[in-house]
Amino acid sequence: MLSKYKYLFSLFCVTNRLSRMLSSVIIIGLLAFASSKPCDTSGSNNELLLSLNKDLLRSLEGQEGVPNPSVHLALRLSNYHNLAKESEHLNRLKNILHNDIQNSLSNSQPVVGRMALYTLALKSSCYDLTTVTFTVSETSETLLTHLKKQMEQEKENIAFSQRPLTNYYQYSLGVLALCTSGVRVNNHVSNKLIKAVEHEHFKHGDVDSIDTYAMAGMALQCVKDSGTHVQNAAELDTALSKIKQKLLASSRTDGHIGNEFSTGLAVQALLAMGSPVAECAASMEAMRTDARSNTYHNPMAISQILPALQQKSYLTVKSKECLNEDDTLVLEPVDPVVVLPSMTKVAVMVEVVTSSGASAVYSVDVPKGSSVLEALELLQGQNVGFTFEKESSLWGPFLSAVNGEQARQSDRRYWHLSSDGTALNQGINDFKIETTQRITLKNTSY
Ligand code: B12
Repeated sequence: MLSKYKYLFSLFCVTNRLSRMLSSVIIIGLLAFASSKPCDTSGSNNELLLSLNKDLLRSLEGQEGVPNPSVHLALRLSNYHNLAKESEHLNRLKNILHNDIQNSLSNSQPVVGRMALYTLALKSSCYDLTTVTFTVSETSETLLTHLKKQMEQEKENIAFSQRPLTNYYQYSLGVLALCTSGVRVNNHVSNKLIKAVEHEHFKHGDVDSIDTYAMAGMALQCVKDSGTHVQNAAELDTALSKIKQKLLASSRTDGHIGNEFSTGLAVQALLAMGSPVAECAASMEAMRTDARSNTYHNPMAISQILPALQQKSYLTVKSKECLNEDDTLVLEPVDPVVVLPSMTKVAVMVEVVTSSGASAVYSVDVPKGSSVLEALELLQGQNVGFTFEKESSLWGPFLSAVNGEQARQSDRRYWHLSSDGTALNQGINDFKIETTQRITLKNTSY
């Protein structure tokens, strides 16, 4: 009898130990799973976020020209801050960017995208928007009133010619900025965006513009959350599902949605539209891999991916309170790196295809690793009849004229860039020439 009890007791102990062992195995397993989860923000991922955040902050240093509101927005949406530098940048936006927008308004140039980004940047710093005004025809009105008016003009243009004055990316930014600032977006304005989604009007050149679908997704989600779009609630829902479908269908096997530079906005949009973080894990991992290999050296690119990597979207500015913020982000001094031009030369052919279809080919040898811009400058310096002009933009220099021929945005034309027949996914300043190739500059309509 006694031995039976002993046997039962030891059996109990063994099972107990086994179950404890099993539960520790499960706990360890879960911990290991959690720490290897791609959305984990601890350890090396955290270091990566900090380093991207510092790159953005560093991009403000010695910055000449118009300050970038998109960079400000990303800095403000981050978990880490350098409040002194951010407030200095806010002042530059309020002076320099403000004047730049004022000039465009005075010259009746469409300015909705910059105005919307300015609004989002101010809002992300919890700045009182009612105190910001612009003066046109001697009448001073608030930023938000001007933005509303700009959106009305854009809407009229869509009604008249099926496209906004600027583009649907900026139109979406406008809706988003008004909506996150608590302004009721006119139903006719949001309806135009809903219709554009339905008819798949979002193109970048001749391919789908994933960036635009993403921005429209955030804008329409904000409109939905505001509860003001009651007339066409079902159409709004259909547009949101279509955008989600479009984004998910554009996921590549390597995790990117669209390309390296649209993935950040796509993830932001998916998160804003309620996708669980796990659904975006592969895309986040793809962006981290890109970031480690220095794909995102353009501050504009970092400004669009950093919020996504911190599981935030532009929609978060709506509820931003700016209370008890971290202030630990410091920039260590960096030794200036002098990059000497490579001794190795690569041969580049530059083909120019004008709007009439005429083509001319030039050749130039450039140091390996030169940018297309450097190659074009060298070629221009050879006085062989090749000339070009560029305009500055938030993404850097935009090629605007070649051999005296403008590809004006007002005429819906641009100089399309490709290398050996493949469209470049970066501009003239960022694309680096590593091997012998043929760069084609083609005057194209969009
Ligand atoms: C609309 C758009 C265009 C339109 C702009 C004209 C118009 N009115 O619609 C067109 C079709 C002309 C265009 C062209 C190109 N684009 Co584009 N474009 C965009 C898009 C969707 C929105 C830009 C915008 O309005 N921003 C809002 C306003 C407020 O900012 P902004 O700086 O004032 O906007 C102007 C500039 O951004 C400029 N612009 C547009 N594209 C590019 C690209 C580069 C490299 C530069 C320097 C400037 C520039 O045009 C905007 C309107 O005036 C962005 C998407 C994004 N994530 O930003 C891609 C985007 C900026 N474009 C991109 C690319 C690659 C190009 C091209 C190089 C494509 C090519 N192979 O030729 C060319 C530029 C060539 C050149 N001549 O220098 C990439 C840039 C990635 C990078 N790392 O540099 C983006 C991010 C799209 C993507 N995910 O790949 N684009």
